[in-house]
Amino acid sequence: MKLAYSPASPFARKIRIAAMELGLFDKIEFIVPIKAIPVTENEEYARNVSPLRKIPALILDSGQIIVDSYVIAEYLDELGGGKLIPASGPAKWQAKTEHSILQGMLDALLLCRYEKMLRPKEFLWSGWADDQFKRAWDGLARYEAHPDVLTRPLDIVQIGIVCVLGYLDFRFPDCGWRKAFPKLDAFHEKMMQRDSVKSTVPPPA
Ligand SMILES: N[C@@H](CCC(=O)N[C@@H](CS)C(=O)NCC(=O)O)C(=O)O
Repeated sequence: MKLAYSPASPFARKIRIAAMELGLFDKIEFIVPIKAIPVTENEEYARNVSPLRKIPALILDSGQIIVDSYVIAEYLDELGGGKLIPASGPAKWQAKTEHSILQGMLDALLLCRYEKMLRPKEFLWSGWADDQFKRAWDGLARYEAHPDVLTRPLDIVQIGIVCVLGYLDFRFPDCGWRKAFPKLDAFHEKMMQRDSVKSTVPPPA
């Protein structure tokens, strides 16, 4: 199978970490098929992979295509023995909900970045961008206040948190999250000891 990704994408990083942790990394060919930036045509990708023109996408050997990082994570988790997502019951729905929040935090950070860095300056709506950033920031406060999530065995929620923190370092290096959220800082340090996390840090911008 092939993963359409980019080294800078936090959504794709989640899949790369999950694949390594599940022992599936060697079964995946990693390809960089598009420049994943809005207002880029990427017509062939739109036709053949996803009309949304987003990465990551997983292309199975059968030709079947799986999109959205959470769906891909679920697919790989099933293939890898179900280590990252609880199989059933309240724990499953809690993990899915937490993951949706983290997904929304990443979406908000990307919107903020696109607004601040890609939109022509004369059209910049900084109140809107700041509001998007605040959603992600408030999400971090939620995890700082619930450190039980940070100390349990590795799961998709912890991987999602690492990807948010890594994206802040990558695109918002001066935001001060370490000082504001010391428990998340300690969690991030611990997670960085894993090869899967260390080897997928986004390259310098
Ligand atoms: N919900 C999607 C979001 C993926 C996403 O937004 N990917 C970004 C790159 S990090 C992208 O492809 N952006 C291109 C665009 O919006 O045109 C997922 O979880 O896979």
